[in-house]
Amino acid sequence: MANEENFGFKKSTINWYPGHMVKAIREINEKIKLVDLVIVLLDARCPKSSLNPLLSDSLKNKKCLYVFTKKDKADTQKTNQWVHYFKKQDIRVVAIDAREGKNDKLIIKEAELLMKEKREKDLAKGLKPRPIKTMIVGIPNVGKSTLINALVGKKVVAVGDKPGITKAQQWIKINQNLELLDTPGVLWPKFDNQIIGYNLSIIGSINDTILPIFDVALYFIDFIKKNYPQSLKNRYQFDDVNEEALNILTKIAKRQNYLLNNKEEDLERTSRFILQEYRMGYLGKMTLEQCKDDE
Ligand SMILES: Nc1nc2c(ncn2[C@@H]2O[C@H](COP(=O)(O)OP(=O)(O)OP(=O)(O)O)[C@@H](O)[C@H]2O)c(=O)[nH]1
Ligand SMILES: [Mg+2]
Repeated sequence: MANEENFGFKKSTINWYPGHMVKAIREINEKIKLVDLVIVLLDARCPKSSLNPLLSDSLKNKKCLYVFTKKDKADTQKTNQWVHYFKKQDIRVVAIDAREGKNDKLIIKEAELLMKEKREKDLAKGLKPRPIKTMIVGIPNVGKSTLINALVGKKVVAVGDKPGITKAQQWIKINQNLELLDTPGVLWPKFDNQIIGYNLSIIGSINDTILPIFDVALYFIDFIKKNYPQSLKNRYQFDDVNEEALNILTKIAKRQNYLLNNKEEDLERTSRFILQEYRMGYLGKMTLEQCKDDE
Protein backbone atom coordinates (compact mmCIF):
# COMPACT_ATOMS: atom_id res chain seq x y z
CA MET A 1 0.00 0.00 0.00
CA ALA A 2 1.10 3.52 -0.62
CA ASN A 3 2.06 5.50 2.45
CA GLU A 4 1.69 9.12 3.49
CA GLU A 5 5.34 9.92 2.75
CA ASN A 6 5.14 9.37 -0.97
CA PHE A 7 1.67 10.96 -1.26
CA GLY A 8 0.39 7.73 -2.71
CA PHE A 9 2.68 7.91 -5.71
CA LYS A 10 5.14 5.29 -6.80
CA LYS A 11 8.61 6.36 -5.67
CA SER A 12 9.84 6.23 -9.25
CA THR A 13 7.11 8.66 -10.30
CA ILE A 14 7.52 11.13 -7.46
CA ASN A 15 8.36 13.74 -10.09
CA TRP A 16 5.19 12.89 -11.95
CA TYR A 17 4.03 16.49 -12.41
CA PRO A 18 4.45 17.06 -16.14
CA GLY A 19 6.20 20.10 -17.58
CA HIS A 20 3.27 20.92 -19.85
CA MET A 21 1.07 21.41 -16.78
CA VAL A 22 3.58 23.81 -15.22
CA LYS A 23 3.38 25.83 -18.43
CA ALA A 24 -0.42 25.51 -18.68
CA ILE A 25 -1.01 26.70 -15.13
CA ARG A 26 1.32 29.67 -15.65
CA GLU A 27 -0.57 30.63 -18.81
CA ILE A 28 -3.94 30.26 -17.04
CA ASN A 29 -2.84 32.42 -14.12
CA GLU A 30 -1.58 35.07 -16.57
CA LYS A 31 -4.79 35.06 -18.63
CA ILE A 32 -7.14 35.04 -15.62
CA LYS A 33 -6.20 38.67 -15.03
CA LEU A 34 -7.54 39.60 -18.47
CA VAL A 35 -10.91 37.84 -18.43
CA ASP A 36 -14.19 39.07 -16.92
CA LEU A 37 -15.38 35.76 -15.62
CA VAL A 38 -13.98 32.31 -14.85
CA ILE A 39 -16.07 29.17 -15.17
CA VAL A 40 -14.54 26.61 -12.83
CA LEU A 41 -15.53 23.06 -13.68
CA LEU A 42 -15.59 20.52 -10.87
CA ASP A 43 -16.51 16.86 -11.19
CA ALA A 44 -19.83 16.31 -9.41
CA ARG A 45 -18.50 12.96 -8.14
CA CYS A 46 -15.78 14.66 -6.08
CA PRO A 47 -16.12 18.46 -6.11
CA LYS A 48 -13.62 19.00 -3.33
CA SER A 49 -10.91 16.77 -4.74
CA SER A 50 -11.29 18.39 -8.15
CA LEU A 51 -10.73 21.94 -6.89
CA ASN A 52 -7.24 23.01 -7.94
CA PRO A 53 -5.42 24.86 -5.11
CA LEU A 54 -2.94 26.36 -7.61
CA LEU A 55 -5.73 28.57 -8.94
CA SER A 56 -7.15 29.74 -5.62
CA ASP A 57 -5.05 32.92 -5.37
CA SER A 58 -5.90 34.01 -8.90
CA LEU A 59 -9.59 33.29 -8.37
CA LYS A 60 -9.87 35.22 -5.12
CA ASN A 61 -10.91 38.56 -6.59
CA LYS A 62 -12.48 37.22 -9.73
CA LYS A 63 -16.09 36.68 -10.71
CA CYS A 64 -16.53 32.92 -10.79
CA LEU A 65 -19.22 30.51 -11.80
CA TYR A 66 -18.74 26.99 -10.48
CA VAL A 67 -20.12 24.19 -12.64
CA PHE A 68 -20.37 20.58 -11.48
CA THR A 69 -20.10 18.35 -14.54
CA LYS A 70 -21.05 14.69 -14.96
CA LYS A 71 -24.04 15.03 -12.69
CA ASP A 72 -25.51 12.10 -14.62
CA LYS A 73 -22.80 9.92 -13.04
CA ALA A 74 -23.06 11.30 -9.51
CA ASP A 75 -25.42 10.48 -6.67
CA THR A 76 -28.24 13.02 -7.14
CA GLN A 77 -28.86 13.51 -3.45
CA LYS A 78 -25.18 14.17 -2.79
CA THR A 79 -24.98 16.60 -5.72
CA ASN A 80 -27.88 18.55 -4.25
CA GLN A 81 -26.04 18.68 -0.92
CA TRP A 82 -22.88 19.94 -2.62
CA VAL A 83 -24.79 22.60 -4.54
CA HIS A 84 -26.45 23.72 -1.33
CA TYR A 85 -23.08 23.78 0.47
CA PHE A 86 -21.54 26.04 -2.20
CA LYS A 87 -24.58 28.32 -2.35
CA LYS A 88 -24.50 28.78 1.40
CA GLN A 89 -21.07 30.34 0.93
CA ASP A 90 -22.47 32.74 -1.66
CA ILE A 91 -20.83 30.91 -4.52
CA ARG A 92 -22.76 30.66 -7.75
CA VAL A 93 -22.98 27.06 -8.83
CA VAL A 94 -24.89 24.85 -11.26
CA ALA A 95 -24.78 21.09 -11.79
CA ILE A 96 -25.01 19.81 -15.36
CA ASP A 97 -24.43 17.00 -17.80
CA ALA A 98 -21.97 18.92 -19.99
CA ARG A 99 -22.89 16.92 -23.09
CA GLU A 100 -26.40 18.33 -23.14
CA GLY A 101 -27.15 21.28 -25.42
CA LYS A 102 -29.76 22.62 -23.08
CA ASN A 103 -27.07 23.94 -20.71
CA ASP A 104 -26.45 26.94 -22.92
CA LYS A 105 -29.29 29.06 -21.58
CA LEU A 106 -28.46 28.25 -17.97
CA ILE A 107 -24.75 29.01 -18.29
CA ILE A 108 -25.24 32.14 -20.39
CA LYS A 109 -27.88 33.40 -17.93
CA GLU A 110 -25.53 32.82 -14.99
CA ALA A 111 -22.65 34.51 -16.82
CA GLU A 112 -24.79 37.54 -17.63
CA LEU A 113 -26.10 37.72 -14.09
CA LEU A 114 -22.56 37.76 -12.75
CA MET A 115 -21.62 40.48 -15.21
CA LYS A 116 -24.72 42.61 -14.74
CA GLU A 117 -23.14 45.13 -12.41
CA LYS A 118 -20.13 45.67 -14.68
CA ARG A 119 -22.38 46.00 -17.71
CA GLU A 120 -24.42 48.67 -15.96
CA LYS A 121 -21.28 50.59 -14.97
CA ASP A 122 -20.00 50.47 -18.56
CA LEU A 123 -23.36 51.68 -19.80
CA ALA A 124 -23.40 54.55 -17.30
CA LYS A 125 -19.96 55.58 -18.58
CA GLY A 126 -21.33 55.52 -22.10
CA LEU A 127 -19.23 52.46 -23.05
CA LYS A 128 -20.69 50.07 -25.64
CA PRO A 129 -21.32 46.55 -24.23
CA ARG A 130 -18.41 44.25 -25.03
CA PRO A 131 -18.63 40.46 -25.17
CA ILE A 132 -18.04 38.84 -21.78
CA LYS A 133 -14.61 37.26 -21.82
CA THR A 134 -14.81 33.96 -19.98
CA MET A 135 -12.20 31.36 -19.23
CA ILE A 136 -13.02 27.72 -18.55
CA VAL A 137 -10.70 25.95 -16.13
CA GLY A 138 -10.67 22.55 -14.50
CA ILE A 139 -8.84 19.28 -14.01
CA PRO A 140 -8.14 17.03 -17.00
CA ASN A 141 -11.16 15.15 -18.35
CA VAL A 142 -13.73 17.14 -16.36
CA GLY A 143 -15.61 18.22 -19.51
CA LYS A 144 -14.31 21.72 -20.37
CA SER A 145 -14.19 21.16 -24.12
CA THR A 146 -17.45 19.17 -24.05
CA LEU A 147 -19.22 22.12 -22.44
CA ILE A 148 -17.82 24.53 -25.02
CA ASN A 149 -19.03 22.31 -27.86
CA ALA A 150 -22.47 22.05 -26.23
CA LEU A 151 -22.65 25.83 -25.87
CA VAL A 152 -21.67 26.43 -29.49
CA GLY A 153 -23.97 23.67 -30.68
CA LYS A 154 -21.33 21.92 -32.77
CA LYS A 155 -17.90 20.37 -32.40
CA VAL A 156 -15.43 23.24 -32.34
CA VAL A 157 -12.83 21.78 -29.96
CA ALA A 158 -11.51 18.25 -29.50
CA VAL A 159 -12.84 16.11 -26.64
CA GLY A 160 -11.89 12.63 -25.51
CA ASP A 161 -12.34 10.20 -22.70
CA LYS A 162 -8.80 10.47 -21.36
CA PRO A 163 -6.93 13.23 -19.57
CA GLY A 164 -4.86 15.70 -21.60
CA ILE A 165 -6.89 16.15 -24.78
CA THR A 166 -6.71 19.96 -24.92
CA LYS A 167 -3.08 20.99 -25.40
CA ALA A 168 -3.30 24.76 -25.67
CA GLN A 169 -5.60 27.66 -24.92
CA GLN A 170 -8.12 28.56 -27.61
CA TRP A 171 -10.74 31.35 -27.83
CA ILE A 172 -14.23 30.37 -28.98
CA LYS A 173 -16.99 32.84 -29.76
CA ILE A 174 -20.33 31.60 -28.38
CA ASN A 175 -22.40 34.61 -29.51
CA GLN A 176 -21.93 38.37 -29.68
CA ASN A 177 -22.20 38.54 -25.88
CA LEU A 178 -19.92 35.72 -24.84
CA GLU A 179 -16.42 34.52 -25.69
CA LEU A 180 -14.94 31.47 -24.02
CA LEU A 181 -11.32 30.45 -23.58
CA ASP A 182 -10.78 26.69 -23.51
CA THR A 183 -7.74 25.68 -21.44
CA PRO A 184 -5.80 22.44 -20.95
CA GLY A 185 -6.70 20.48 -17.80
CA VAL A 186 -4.34 21.08 -14.93
CA LEU A 187 -3.56 19.25 -11.71
CA TRP A 188 -1.18 20.17 -8.90
CA PRO A 189 2.01 18.41 -7.82
CA LYS A 190 1.18 17.42 -4.25
CA PHE A 191 -2.15 16.42 -2.78
CA ASP A 192 -3.08 17.28 0.79
CA ASN A 193 -4.01 13.69 1.37
CA GLN A 194 -3.93 10.38 -0.39
CA ILE A 195 -7.70 10.22 -0.84
CA ILE A 196 -7.63 13.20 -3.22
CA GLY A 197 -5.18 11.36 -5.47
CA TYR A 198 -7.30 8.21 -5.32
CA ASN A 199 -10.48 10.12 -6.17
CA LEU A 200 -8.85 11.85 -9.14
CA SER A 201 -7.55 8.53 -10.35
CA ILE A 202 -10.93 6.78 -9.92
CA ILE A 203 -12.73 9.40 -12.02
CA GLY A 204 -10.02 9.20 -14.71
CA SER A 205 -8.47 12.64 -14.34
CA ILE A 206 -5.06 11.25 -13.45
CA ASN A 207 -3.44 8.97 -15.93
CA ASP A 208 -3.64 5.31 -14.84
CA THR A 209 0.13 4.95 -14.97
CA ILE A 210 0.75 7.54 -12.25
CA LEU A 211 -0.74 5.92 -9.14
CA PRO A 212 -0.46 2.23 -8.24
CA ILE A 213 -3.72 1.08 -9.84
CA PHE A 214 -4.05 -1.91 -7.51
CA ASP A 215 -4.05 0.37 -4.43
CA VAL A 216 -6.60 2.66 -6.08
CA ALA A 217 -8.88 -0.30 -6.85
CA LEU A 218 -8.67 -1.67 -3.30
CA TYR A 219 -9.47 1.76 -1.90
CA PHE A 220 -12.36 2.05 -4.33
CA ILE A 221 -13.80 -1.36 -3.45
CA ASP A 222 -13.62 -0.52 0.25
CA PHE A 223 -15.42 2.74 -0.51
CA ILE A 224 -18.22 1.01 -2.44
CA LYS A 225 -18.57 -1.68 0.22
CA LYS A 226 -19.21 1.01 2.77
CA ASN A 227 -21.27 3.47 0.74
CA TYR A 228 -22.91 1.68 -2.18
CA PRO A 229 -22.82 -2.08 -1.37
CA GLN A 230 -25.88 -2.73 -3.51
CA SER A 231 -24.02 -1.65 -6.61
CA LEU A 232 -21.42 -4.43 -6.21
CA LYS A 233 -24.15 -6.94 -5.50
CA ASN A 234 -26.16 -5.91 -8.55
CA ARG A 235 -23.32 -5.68 -11.02
CA TYR A 236 -21.37 -8.81 -10.03
CA GLN A 237 -24.13 -10.87 -8.41
CA PHE A 238 -22.47 -10.93 -5.00
CA ASP A 239 -24.74 -12.16 -2.20
CA ASP A 240 -22.56 -10.57 0.38
CA VAL A 241 -19.85 -7.90 0.27
CA ASN A 242 -18.68 -8.28 3.86
CA GLU A 243 -15.24 -9.51 2.98
CA GLU A 244 -11.81 -8.07 2.29
CA ALA A 245 -11.51 -5.81 -0.76
CA LEU A 246 -8.76 -8.11 -2.03
CA ASN A 247 -11.14 -11.10 -1.96
CA ILE A 248 -13.74 -9.12 -3.85
CA LEU A 249 -11.20 -8.06 -6.47
CA THR A 250 -10.05 -11.68 -6.81
CA LYS A 251 -13.62 -12.87 -7.28
CA ILE A 252 -14.20 -10.28 -9.98
CA ALA A 253 -10.99 -11.45 -11.71
CA LYS A 254 -12.29 -15.04 -11.68
CA ARG A 255 -15.69 -13.94 -12.90
CA GLN A 256 -14.09 -12.04 -15.77
CA ASN A 257 -11.64 -14.86 -16.37
CA TYR A 258 -8.76 -12.39 -16.07
CA LEU A 259 -5.94 -14.86 -15.41
CA LEU A 260 -2.17 -14.74 -15.77
CA ASN A 261 -0.16 -17.40 -17.60
CA ASN A 262 0.35 -19.23 -14.31
CA LYS A 263 -3.45 -19.26 -13.86
CA GLU A 264 -3.34 -16.85 -10.96
CA GLU A 265 -5.85 -14.00 -11.08
CA ASP A 266 -4.63 -10.93 -12.95
CA LEU A 267 -5.35 -8.32 -10.29
CA GLU A 268 -3.71 -5.45 -12.16
CA ARG A 269 -6.00 -5.95 -15.14
CA THR A 270 -9.01 -6.43 -12.85
CA SER A 271 -8.12 -3.19 -11.05
CA ARG A 272 -8.17 -1.31 -14.34
CA PHE A 273 -11.41 -3.08 -15.23
CA ILE A 274 -13.32 -2.10 -12.09
CA LEU A 275 -12.25 1.54 -12.38
CA GLN A 276 -13.30 1.56 -16.01
CA GLU A 277 -16.66 0.09 -14.99
CA TYR A 278 -17.19 3.02 -12.67
CA ARG A 279 -16.01 5.61 -15.20
CA MET A 280 -18.42 4.21 -17.79
CA GLY A 281 -21.26 4.48 -15.27
CA TYR A 282 -21.87 0.71 -15.12
CA LEU A 283 -21.69 0.68 -11.32
CA GLY A 284 -24.42 3.27 -11.05
CA LYS A 285 -24.52 6.85 -9.88
CA MET A 286 -21.95 7.31 -7.14
CA THR A 287 -20.36 10.29 -5.40
CA LEU A 288 -16.94 9.74 -3.93
CA GLU A 289 -16.88 12.45 -1.29
CA GLN A 290 -19.30 13.87 1.21
CA CYS A 291 -19.65 17.59 1.56
CA LYS A 292 -18.42 19.06 4.82
CA ASP A 293 -21.90 19.64 6.18
CA ASP A 294 -22.55 15.97 6.68
CA GLU A 295 -19.06 14.74 7.45
N1 LIG B 1 -21.45 11.39 -18.74
C1 LIG B 1 -20.85 12.57 -18.95
N2 LIG B 1 -19.73 12.62 -19.68
C2 LIG B 1 -19.14 13.81 -19.85
C3 LIG B 1 -19.65 15.01 -19.28
N3 LIG B 1 -18.81 16.01 -19.61
C4 LIG B 1 -17.82 15.48 -20.33
N4 LIG B 1 -18.02 14.16 -20.50
C5 LIG B 1 -17.13 13.20 -21.17
O1 LIG B 1 -15.87 13.29 -20.51
C6 LIG B 1 -14.79 13.12 -21.43
C7 LIG B 1 -13.81 14.28 -21.31
O2 LIG B 1 -14.38 15.45 -21.83
P1 LIG B 1 -13.51 16.69 -22.36
O3 LIG B 1 -14.47 17.77 -22.68
O4 LIG B 1 -12.53 16.27 -23.40
O5 LIG B 1 -12.73 17.07 -21.02
P2 LIG B 1 -11.68 18.27 -20.82
O6 LIG B 1 -11.97 18.84 -19.48
O7 LIG B 1 -11.73 19.20 -21.96
O8 LIG B 1 -10.33 17.45 -20.77
P3 LIG B 1 -8.80 17.96 -21.10
O9 LIG B 1 -8.85 18.70 -22.40
O10 LIG B 1 -8.07 16.67 -21.17
O11 LIG B 1 -8.39 18.78 -19.95
C8 LIG B 1 -15.45 12.98 -22.80
O12 LIG B 1 -15.53 11.60 -23.08
C9 LIG B 1 -16.83 13.57 -22.62
O13 LIG B 1 -17.80 13.00 -23.46
C10 LIG B 1 -20.85 14.92 -18.50
O14 LIG B 1 -21.37 15.89 -17.94
N5 LIG B 1 -21.39 13.66 -18.37
MG1 LIG C 1 -10.31 19.76 -23.26
